[in-house]
Amino acid sequence: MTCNRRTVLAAALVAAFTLNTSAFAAKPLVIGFSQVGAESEWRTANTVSIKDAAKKEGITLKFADAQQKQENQVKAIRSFIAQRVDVIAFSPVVESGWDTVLREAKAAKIPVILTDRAVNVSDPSLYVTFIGSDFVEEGRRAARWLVERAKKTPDTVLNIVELQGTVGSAPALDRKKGFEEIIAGNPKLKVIRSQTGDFTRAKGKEVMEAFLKAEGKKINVLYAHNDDMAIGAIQAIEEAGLKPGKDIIVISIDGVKGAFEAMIAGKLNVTVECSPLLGPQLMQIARDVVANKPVPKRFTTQEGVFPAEVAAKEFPNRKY
Ligand code: GYE
Repeated sequence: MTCNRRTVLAAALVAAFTLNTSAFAAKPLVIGFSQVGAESEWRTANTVSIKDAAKKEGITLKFADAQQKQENQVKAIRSFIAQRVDVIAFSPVVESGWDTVLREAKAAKIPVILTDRAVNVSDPSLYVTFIGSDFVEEGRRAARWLVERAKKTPDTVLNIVELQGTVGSAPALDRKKGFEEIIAGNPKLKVIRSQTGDFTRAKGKEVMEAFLKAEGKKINVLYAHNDDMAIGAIQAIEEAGLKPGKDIIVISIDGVKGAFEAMIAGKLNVTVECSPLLGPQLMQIARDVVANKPVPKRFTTQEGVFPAEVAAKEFPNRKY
């Protein structure tokens, strides 16, 4: 009798425990995500990728758009900490100035995953991992394409104007650095002007207008840190009575559909790919982190280079 009662009690305990853990397991993972903004076609595709992947995975996503302002991202992260989300993920608008808020997340024991852009912090334990592209390599790829193209006109010096991304952002700093690294010491390639266009079409157009006003026909090449600025600049070039893609060689980064359309129209010469489709990978890594599985400190996205010659053929395969 006693034995029987004990067995029943034990069974009841096991049942209760199992119920409890399964109820626990069924509780959806909650990720707080702070997005940079909606400045470009790339960013829109990135947001869609993250939202879709969360939905598909049954993950609760608390999404905050920072409208390109670091202070808004800091506020969003603090609010995620207050809400005690399971994971904080964010794409930092700029590289520096994150130590304080990331220390707060660490103190609250909430793991932080960086997507797309890196941070510059003194203590790397302030984030678990970083998922995104190698922006220095993208800058190198853009320059390598130009070095090859310059071989077609061996006797001419090519004057380059550069449209930089958001000041202080990882992609702007790195794409400039990678490009400069490859053209350094090349007497035929000269950057004559370089200014930020904040990764937007409107700014890209405005700054290109200023470049054209100042330098006119001296400009042979435009290197834009993203497709949107290149597309804005293409308009400025056309309005100045010049032919983008011919009178001025246009090089950009991202590989969004708009860039492929511009290449097919003969107005853009090449785009270096940078994939925004980070959602599925982020969800998987977030699950691993919460399950205490060890994850690498860096996941680097694999990508290619698409010159205008292959644009029409590649266009149907593009996912963003
Ligand atoms: O290239 C640009 C966007 O951080 C890689 O941000 C991203 C960049 C992308 O605004 O279009």
